[in-house]
Amino acid sequence: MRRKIVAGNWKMNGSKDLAQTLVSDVRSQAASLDNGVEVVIIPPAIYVPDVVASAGDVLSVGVQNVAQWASGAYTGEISADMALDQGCQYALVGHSERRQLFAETDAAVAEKVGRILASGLQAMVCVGETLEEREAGKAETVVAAQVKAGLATVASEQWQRVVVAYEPVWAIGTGKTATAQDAQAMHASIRQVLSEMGAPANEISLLYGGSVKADNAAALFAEPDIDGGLIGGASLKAEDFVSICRSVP
Ligand code: G2H
Repeated sequence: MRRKIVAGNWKMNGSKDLAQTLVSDVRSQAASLDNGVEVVIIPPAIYVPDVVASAGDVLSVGVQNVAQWASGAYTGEISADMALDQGCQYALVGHSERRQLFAETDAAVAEKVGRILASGLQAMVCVGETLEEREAGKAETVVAAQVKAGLATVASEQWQRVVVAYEPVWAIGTGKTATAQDAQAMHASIRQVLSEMGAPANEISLLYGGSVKADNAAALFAEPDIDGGLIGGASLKAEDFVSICRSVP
């Protein structure tokens, strides 16, 4: 049985106040969810201690990025060990905004995944194609290459701490969502790639991300290979976010 996960990626949004009020609100509502979904909050790193304090043992917490190095003279960076030290369970890696705006390569993603798994954290690894790649009929090839490269160093006993998030770049923050059928087709393709890599593919949670909202989440989550979602904009309002969490069957 795969874990069902809904994660809220706040990106560079929020405040100390939001970290306390929104998370407390989500926590109290999430406590009564009866669908077994694991709810994860991924705030800007500076608010992790506030979110951890408000999350209690109801919600999990993650960071949006870690360095590919263990420690040292890397001004502005944080390590996977530091995220673990502050009470995180997850680290996001390879988000398209990191790939596009900060030149994060597949090789860097693989190094970061290595650090995350070595620290004991769980890695939530984002993949996804651009509109040009989709229109050129290359979506599955591009995503397969990202999965293979980004997860190349995962050891057999570490797969249980890997989550893959499929986020088509053209659907991120644009209001455009992949149809449930298109998302399902890509998730099935990713699961096939994982299987070819020797991973226990049927045990790995695959999340969909990209303009998931309260009114489209249920259709996406009803698909057999979609095990939850990575939510951006809609994770900044407790009511919307909890409604999405409730949409997990
Ligand atoms: C995709 C997603 C969260 P949004 O980036 O990672 O954001 O739901 O705002 O498209």
